Amino acid sequence: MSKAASELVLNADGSIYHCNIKPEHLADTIITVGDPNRVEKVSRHFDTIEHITSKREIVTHTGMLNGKRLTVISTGMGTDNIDIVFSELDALANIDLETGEIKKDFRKLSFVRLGTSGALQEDIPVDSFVIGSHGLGLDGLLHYYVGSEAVMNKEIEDAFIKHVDWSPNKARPYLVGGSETLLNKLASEKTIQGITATACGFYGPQGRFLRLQPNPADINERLTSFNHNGLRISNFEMETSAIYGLAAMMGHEALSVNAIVANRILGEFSTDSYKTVDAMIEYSLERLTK
Ligand code: R1P
Ligand code: URA
Repeated sequence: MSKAASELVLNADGSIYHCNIKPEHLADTIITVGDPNRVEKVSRHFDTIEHITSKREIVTHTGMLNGKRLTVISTGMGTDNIDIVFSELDALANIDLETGEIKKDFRKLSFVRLGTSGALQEDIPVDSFVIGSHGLGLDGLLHYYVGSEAVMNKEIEDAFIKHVDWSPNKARPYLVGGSETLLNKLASEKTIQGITATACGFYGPQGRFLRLQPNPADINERLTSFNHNGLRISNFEMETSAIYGLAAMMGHEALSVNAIVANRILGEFSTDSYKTVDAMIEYSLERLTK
């Protein structure tokens, strides 16, 4: 079925509305970062760059590294932006933009998020790298898609809801696993694994108390003490659950690697977070393209 112009929105040059790129500008392996300034920090390692564009907070560079074609794209902050970027990149790969028809041959994409995050365990130090074996969505995005239950893990969700006494006034938490294939590529003795919790904000939703008190005030303690058969919540950030959920529903693969810039239990923040992010970028590019 073809799509209305208001549904599959294109720019005058035929590129997709927010990401502002055409299908030929997208590699099969895509690195997503939150910060638009981080895009160049990734692509500076490329051997060649073939395409650069930007619109709003979405900056895109496509090029080659060690014989592998890569696109690096910034999503900005939050799962609402992930909804836009992932829907548009999947459309570039799997919808004929001229006719609006879904293509017969599925094109699978691999997504690696290189982000920053706060640790929720005392033993996960600032400046370490955490890979999310799962994304725990406290943001609610996936509930807006029919059939999303199929990619969720109800047993762990129910255990989490009970453990933290999750308020029925908030969207039901959802848990989705990351790609095993990418995990095998990216995990090493240099990385720590755990559940990456995705919040719908940086302050109250992550238990930060400036002038407004978070509800519940002890949200972080509740998350930290959750343990399901040895699986614990390692870190807090704002994109991974939606990345894992949408990628799984669309048939793509995704994994999040996060540089730990804060330890929320110890109250510490990295003294050189940019250096840590650069080290994470170098580590991940090496593992991804070797
Ligand atoms: C908050 O400071 C932002 O940093 C983290 C969070 O997920 C949120 O987007 O990730 P990025 O550094 O990739 O943006
Ligand atoms: N990003 C987050 O979302 N939370 C943190 O604590 C650090 C980075």
